[in-house]
Amino acid sequence: MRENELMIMENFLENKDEKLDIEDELYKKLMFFYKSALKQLNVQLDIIKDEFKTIYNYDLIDHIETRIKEPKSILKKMEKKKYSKTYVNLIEKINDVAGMRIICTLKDDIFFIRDLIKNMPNIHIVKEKDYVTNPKQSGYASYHMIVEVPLYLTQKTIYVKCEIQIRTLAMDFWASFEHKVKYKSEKGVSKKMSKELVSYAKMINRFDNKMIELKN
Ligand code: 0O2
Repeated sequence: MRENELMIMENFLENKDEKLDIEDELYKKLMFFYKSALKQLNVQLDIIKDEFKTIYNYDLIDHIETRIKEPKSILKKMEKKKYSKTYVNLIEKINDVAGMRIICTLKDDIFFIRDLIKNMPNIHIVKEKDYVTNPKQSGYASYHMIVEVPLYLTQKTIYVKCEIQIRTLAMDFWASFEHKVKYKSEKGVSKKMSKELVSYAKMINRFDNKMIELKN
């Protein structure tokens, strides 16, 4: 977290190690920063989407989704990662409170969009994970970026972390299905089903590669 981000948070947090309380007014105030940063990022990317469609006659971005992580999911993730539930841990360690998903048609577009984001003068790149070139063991493929977005408040500008996931329509179809049936399933799935899901992810990868060949 940046110095100025910490300072503004400190206005709200007398004690930085204060216990996280999702029912508290403080929590709502903190979420205001994430929601606003996400709004700001969404406007920037939506303009890029329209620019490509209008000026270059190309659908670079199919659609954009945004979400603020549910309080319950935040608490669950903190438990899973064994972080004590304090505001400072939430701000510093949970990178996807504000999340954006950018869905495109072609695999090549993922890297093009990644570069466009990297070149945005006001966006700071904190971390990147390329699960497109190196899919997860589950078969999951997507390009992840943790970025810091400036939020222009009346008193000062603060930088707020957002997670951006970039993936193709086909990858998104697989990930949404797998998210429901396996990733977030309480019961878990059989080895056979896990194997099948990996094989479908590979199929989708082949399909994405074929689409690039067709385009070329
Ligand atoms: P949810 O409910 O989807 O938000 P970090 O601490 O930032 O380094 P993090 O967040 O622990 O890393 O892990 P990672 O690998 O960057 O994954 C973050 C998100 O990617 C997950 O968020 C999922 O949305 C998605 N994801 C990762 N692996 C899989 C997978 O195998 N299948 C599917 N369908 N999605 C996956 P959350 O918070 O875990 O869950």
